Amino acid sequence: MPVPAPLVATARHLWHCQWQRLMDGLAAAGPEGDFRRQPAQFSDGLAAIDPQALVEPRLVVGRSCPWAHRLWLLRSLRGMEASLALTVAEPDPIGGRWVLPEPLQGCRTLAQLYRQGGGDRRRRATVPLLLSGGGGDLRLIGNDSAALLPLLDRWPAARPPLEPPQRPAAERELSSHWAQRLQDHVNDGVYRCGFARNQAAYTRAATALFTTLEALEQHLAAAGPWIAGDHPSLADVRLFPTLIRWEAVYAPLFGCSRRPLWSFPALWQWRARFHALPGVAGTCWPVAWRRDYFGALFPLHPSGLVPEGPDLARLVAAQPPDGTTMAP
Ligand SMILES: N[C@@H](CCC(=O)N[C@@H](CS)C(=O)NCC(=O)O)C(=O)O
Repeated sequence: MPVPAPLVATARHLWHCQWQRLMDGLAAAGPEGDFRRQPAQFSDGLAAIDPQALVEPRLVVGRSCPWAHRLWLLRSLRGMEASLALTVAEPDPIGGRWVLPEPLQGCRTLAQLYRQGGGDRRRRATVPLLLSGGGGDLRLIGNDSAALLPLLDRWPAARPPLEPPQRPAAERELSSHWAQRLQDHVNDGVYRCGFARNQAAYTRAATALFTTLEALEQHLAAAGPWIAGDHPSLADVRLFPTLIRWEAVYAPLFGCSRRPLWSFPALWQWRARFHALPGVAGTCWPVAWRRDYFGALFPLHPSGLVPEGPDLARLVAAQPPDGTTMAP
């Protein structure tokens, strides 16, 4: 029996109101419907921190989180396993919180750890989190990935920093120029697409995202292999977590679909090159990415069905999958 049109219209209206309420909790938006990321709680004073003076420092990450992935990558790339412990938190999709694999300082969830460390109870408990004080003197050092990257780049490690002080000024400027552009329009840009509240907000985000990718494509084609020259920089570290999740989550779930990534040959090859760096593959968890994004972002994907593939191995091949060309 056909469903009466007024019933459909009412159901749509009620669902839309409910969706807006859920989104207000998950991803606050400005008056024009653009997603607005909340500032991190702990990012002050990081420049003054001496990593050697920290007692039992530990980095808490989650597999699916691209912001945490940046720091996990840097830890792997520089060989910091002996000087910085790692805890991989697991999402609890029902409760919408991060759970610790084993108690830390007596805490089972990240929220408890934040509270115990003096965090503001009204704020979200997010990964990444850098903390210290294994013996009970818990200190939350930082939870802002962008601000933590330079601190981890001067951490005691087996391999040299990505941005050593002697790096030529022109390369340093390139790295910081792209780092800022990527942060707003690409790293956060994919979220601005996915969490936009209306079509105009989505189009603004998608335009900024793809304009930046097109500019980066040209830059890499002319001046690669890395964003700031012959060696990977912190700007490369920022780009990878977003590009490696592209086909698994950002294109299908967040609507980052104006152009497929294979139509950007320099970016495609850059991604394959970065993935091949020692230590990078071990930080990539495509099954967990899909499970966490599709399974946990309820307001965007109420069915909770987790789609299949594509296989990461094909995405990081130097050439795109069969049947595609590198032409836009
Ligand atoms: N500004 C933070 C963003 C971190 C963030 O949003 N983390 C998400 C996972 S991708 C999170 O832990 N969310 C949990 C929540 O909001 O309750 C950074 O760059 O480090």
